[in-house]
Amino acid sequence: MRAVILAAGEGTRMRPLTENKPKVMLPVANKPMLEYTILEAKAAGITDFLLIVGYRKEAITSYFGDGSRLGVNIEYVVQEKQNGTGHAFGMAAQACDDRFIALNGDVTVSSGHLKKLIGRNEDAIITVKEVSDPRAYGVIETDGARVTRIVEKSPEPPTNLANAGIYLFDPCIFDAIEKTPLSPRGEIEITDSLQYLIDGGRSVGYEVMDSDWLDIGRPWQLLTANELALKDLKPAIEGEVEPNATLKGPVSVGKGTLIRNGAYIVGPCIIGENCDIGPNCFIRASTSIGNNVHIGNAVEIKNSIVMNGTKIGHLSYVGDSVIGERCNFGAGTKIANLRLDEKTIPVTVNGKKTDSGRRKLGCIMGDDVHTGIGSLINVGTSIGPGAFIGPGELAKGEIKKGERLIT
Ligand code: TTP
Repeated sequence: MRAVILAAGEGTRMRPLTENKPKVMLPVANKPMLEYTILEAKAAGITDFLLIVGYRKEAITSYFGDGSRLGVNIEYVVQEKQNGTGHAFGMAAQACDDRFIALNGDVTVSSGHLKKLIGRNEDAIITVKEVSDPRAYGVIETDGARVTRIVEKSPEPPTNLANAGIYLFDPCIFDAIEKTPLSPRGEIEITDSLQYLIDGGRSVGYEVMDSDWLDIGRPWQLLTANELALKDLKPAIEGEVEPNATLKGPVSVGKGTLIRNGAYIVGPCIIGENCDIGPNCFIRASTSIGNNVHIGNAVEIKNSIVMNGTKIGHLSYVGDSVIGERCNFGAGTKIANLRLDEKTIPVTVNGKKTDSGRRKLGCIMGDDVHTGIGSLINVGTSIGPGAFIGPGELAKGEIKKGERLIT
C-alpha cells in the first residue's frame, strides 16, 4: 500500500521557524518531523510514498531523496499553490489507482494505528482522537460505525472526536475532490470532499486513535513533540566524553562531538554530531542539540531545541525555547521562561498574539540571530531570522526578521 503525505504547506503559524524551511522539516529530537511519519508508516508495512511538496520543497527533496536511506521508495508531486488539503491530496490522483493511506505531514502517528486503518474496507476512514476541548477542531458526528457529518471548529461541537488528519481512502475520493467547491476561506478542503462522499451514500467510517496525537502547528508544540520523542531515546555515545563530565539518564552523543570536563547533562537529551560542549555547562532534560553546536562555559539549557550550527559560548540561560540554525549568543544572554505572575505565556507572530497555554515558555528564535553581551529576552519573545539584539538590550514581544534592536 502507498502513503500520500501532505508536505506542501507554508506553516505560517509556525513562523519565524518556517521562514527558511517547511514545517515538516523542523527538527524533533534531531530528526525532521516528517521522518517520524515515514518511519512509522514503514513499520506498518508501507514502502511506497508520495510526498506532496510545495513551499521550500528543495529542503525535503534533498534530505529524503528517493527514500533509499530509509529503505523506502519516495516520489514527489509539486503543489505549486497551497490551495487546500483536498487540492493537495487531489495531486495524487495519477499515482493512486488503489486504496491508500493519506495523512498530513505535521501530525504524530503510530504504526499500530496505521495497521488498523489498513485492515478496514470502507470507502474512507477518518482517524479521530478524543480531545477534552474539541472546539478548535473538525469533529465527526456518527451513527454506529459510520460518520454522518463533519463539523468544522464549532462553538458547540456534537462530539469530542477530533479529525486527526490521518485517513484511508479509496480512489473514489479523487472524484469527490474534483466536485468539492471552494470553502469560505477559498480552499478545497478534504473534509468537504469527505462530506461529499457521505452525502453520496459512500461508506465513511472512523477509527479512534489510542496512541499519542499531536497536531504540530505552533512553535511551542514543537517543544511538546520533542519531549514526547525524547521519551523513547536510546542512549548511545559515539563521540568523546572527558573523564569528569557527568551524563545522567538517557543521553545520546553523536560522532565527532566532544563533551568537556565539568559538563553535567541530564537525559533524556540528544546531542548531534561535531558539537563542542562545555567545560562546566548544565544541560537539563528534554533538550535536543543539533550538529555543529557549541555550548560553552557556565551555560544552562533546559527543555529546548537548539538547531545546527548555533553557538552559545558563555554565561547564558536558555529555558523552554526553540533556537534556530547558526545563531550566535553573546556572553551573558539570558532568556526568561516564567512570568512573575505565573500566568500562561502569549507569543506574537506577524503582529498576532496567541496564548501558548504554557506557563513556561522562553524564546522562539529564527535562524541567524545574533545577540550582544548581556542581552535579555523576555518570556514568549519571537525573533525573526537575521535579527540582531544589541548588547544589554531587552527583547520582548516580536522582533521582526532582520530587525536591529539597538538603543
Ligand atoms: P495546515 O496546518 O492547515 O497548513 P500549513 O501547514 O500550511 O500551516 P499554516 O496554517 O500555519 O500556514 O495544513 C495541514 C497539512 O496539510 C500540513 O501538513 C500542510 C499540508 N497542506 C498542503 O500540503 N497543501 C495545502 O494546500 C495546505 C493548505 C496544507
